[in-house]
Amino acid sequence: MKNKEVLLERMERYALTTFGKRVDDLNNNEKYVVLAKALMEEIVPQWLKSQEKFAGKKQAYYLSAEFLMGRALTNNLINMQRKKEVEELLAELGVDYNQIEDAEEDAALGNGGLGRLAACFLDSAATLDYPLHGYGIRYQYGIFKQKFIDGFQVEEGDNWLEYGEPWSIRKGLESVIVSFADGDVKAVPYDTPVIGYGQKTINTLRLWQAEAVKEFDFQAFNEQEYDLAVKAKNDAENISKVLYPNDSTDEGKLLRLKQQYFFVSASLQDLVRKHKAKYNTLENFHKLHAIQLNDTHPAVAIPEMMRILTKVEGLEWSKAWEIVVNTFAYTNHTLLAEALEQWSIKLYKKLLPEIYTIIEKIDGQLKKELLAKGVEAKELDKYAIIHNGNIKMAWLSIYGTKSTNGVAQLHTNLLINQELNHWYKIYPERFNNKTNGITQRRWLLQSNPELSNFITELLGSDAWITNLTELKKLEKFADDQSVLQRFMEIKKMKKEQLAAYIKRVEGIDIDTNSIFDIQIKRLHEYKRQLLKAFYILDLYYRLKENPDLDIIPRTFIFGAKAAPGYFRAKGIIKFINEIAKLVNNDKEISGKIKVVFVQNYRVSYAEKLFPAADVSEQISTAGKEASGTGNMKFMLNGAPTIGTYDGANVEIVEEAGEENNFIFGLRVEDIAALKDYNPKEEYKKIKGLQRVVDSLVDGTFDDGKTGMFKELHDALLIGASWHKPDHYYVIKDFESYREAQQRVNDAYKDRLGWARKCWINLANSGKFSSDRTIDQYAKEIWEIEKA
Ligand code: DL6
Repeated sequence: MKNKEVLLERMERYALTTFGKRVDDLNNNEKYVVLAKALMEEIVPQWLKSQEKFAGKKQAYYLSAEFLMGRALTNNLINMQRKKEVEELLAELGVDYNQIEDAEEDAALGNGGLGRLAACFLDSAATLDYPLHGYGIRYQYGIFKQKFIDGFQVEEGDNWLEYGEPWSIRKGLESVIVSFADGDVKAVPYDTPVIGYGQKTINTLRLWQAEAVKEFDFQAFNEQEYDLAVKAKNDAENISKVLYPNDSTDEGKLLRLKQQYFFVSASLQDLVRKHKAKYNTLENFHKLHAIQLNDTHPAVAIPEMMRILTKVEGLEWSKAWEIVVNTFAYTNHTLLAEALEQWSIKLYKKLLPEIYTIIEKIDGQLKKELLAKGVEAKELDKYAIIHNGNIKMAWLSIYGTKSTNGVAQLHTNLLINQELNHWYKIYPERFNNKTNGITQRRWLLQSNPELSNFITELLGSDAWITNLTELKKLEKFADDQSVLQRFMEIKKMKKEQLAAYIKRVEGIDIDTNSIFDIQIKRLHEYKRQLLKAFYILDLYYRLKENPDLDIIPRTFIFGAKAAPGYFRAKGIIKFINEIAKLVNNDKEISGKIKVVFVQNYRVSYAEKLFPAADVSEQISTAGKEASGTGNMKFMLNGAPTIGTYDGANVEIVEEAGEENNFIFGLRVEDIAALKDYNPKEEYKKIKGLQRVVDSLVDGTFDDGKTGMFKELHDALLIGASWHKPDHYYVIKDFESYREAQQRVNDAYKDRLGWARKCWINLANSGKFSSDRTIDQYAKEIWEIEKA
């Protein structure tokens, strides 16, 4: 039987047994489910084989509170190299593949960059045949769904499991018990295959779901205490109920701490159990396991592993410590002081008293070690893991692991020379850089098949799919007019596709001849969406004053979720939506500029936005964006960056040339050297700036009496109890940004010159494949080998 017939037969079977219908009678969602189940029948045997080939070899594990996987169907079909065939099969059934694709909910178990990086890493490792498996939490609700009502962000729960989730398998028999001071909880694993391109290796993403050890108290039920009868069930299930919608600050909630310990303990117990079953000793654990801590959220793994080794398995403390330090490695993803996680001693003692005692012991050991290394007693506080009533998770992570890495060279340099300099002085050999990357399978091959085909045609090979540095060979076409022409046609096509989608879901028309200038990322003050907003408003006023202003029409597109409790971020969303209302409804400017804030920005929306961009906005305050990965996705789709010298922008410009990008603003050293900065004085000096800043408070816009706009205005000009005025230098960088935007406008007029810039960016994006990043982790930190 042909592959297609087999697949159809399987789909028919699942249609009957899952939905009690024939395939023809299923709705799109049901069709998606039966297709996925039919594919799983093919995937699972290969998955088992893949596990066998790594048996007995050292393997790596990525412990992460977040995995922002997005949709799986198209990604899996591409990596299985079966997409065309499935599209044809569905067409024969009279079904449009795109509709089936659209029926899948995003698996949005992450907030932003950190979670999406984890997803890209899994894809790369499987493609490169490295045994890397993910461990995390199977949140019942992912990141909230965002809507705008009257320009305000409104959040809704993301019940992504509602219609079933066909890619994961519940492994109930492999459940483990996680113990808290207030009782035990059952951790039930759900395994999802991570299929490498070409399907040679299939790794595992194991997500834990929290359930009650005893679901139902029959005694209480009999006594008609119905709430009590199901209390244990509800309490336990709450642990994996929802992802915390915050990517920068510590929520400080008991539940969040429970989540962390829950998945960490379950994962370590799982690994230890399997290891012991095979070797009957844990002394060689670190020789067969490398465990990466994705930021400090899983840092409790260090004392938890000490607990298992010393208290459960009876190893000596010093032997156990050696195993721990040689097993774990830590990635730091932020320099923001408020994002460096700390937990109150009180909370730890209450929830995890045994773990707390172990942390105390680790802290004591650290102090002795530091004294032995010649650190003066008065310096010890700087390193103390337990200090001022808190436990410093970053300090624990550096001390308890063999490797600490930053995620872009600039970020790592800042860690080494500033934030973590005192640690670097003690353990210089532990510090290293691993510049982030993205998978070209999702961010080019899947989201931009038109450009992918063109690249393959020009190179005469599709080797770039697994070796992105092949793109460098495209550079020789940089002055080939016909190539650039085709390239521009493809960009236009992607813009049209995006415009049609925006029309459908947002109800807004956009001009595909305009420059698509896109900023998509979480909403945060340091990312400075406000800077772009001020620029747009200033441009609008200049256009009003001078309707003949020589500008190429521009569509400013934003996509961003604000943490629900982040008042200022929500204020910025409302402000941009107010500007959009003003600008988009003004006939006088004859459509020269338009502002669109897309709702519910997420991975599947991103797949449509990146390929359609003409300009990539990466305008964070220098020194604040650890790396950024969106910047790489734009570059890979041939969009120049307008950006600051921050995070991985520095390396993007290094690769593609400053002349092909638009760099502006203060650098880290400029900010350090700024003395007596007074934004109130400054903003009066810059033409047009006062007008736009004051529009926050002069009645131009309505914030619905929330006080949001006044608060934003005060943050810029007065400051707050916790920060100086304009601490992200929006006012200071405004003029330089406006000037860079002028350069964008002027450069775009030369169509071929512009296309050349885009092309050079694309051709030099090879470094930013997560394949390169994973290869470095595998060789330099994990010391694992390919199958
Ligand atoms: O490393 C992935 C990603 C970086 O690209 C971003 O620059 C950075 O902001 C983000 N960091 C976080 C911090 N979360 N915590 N903790 O999400 O990581």
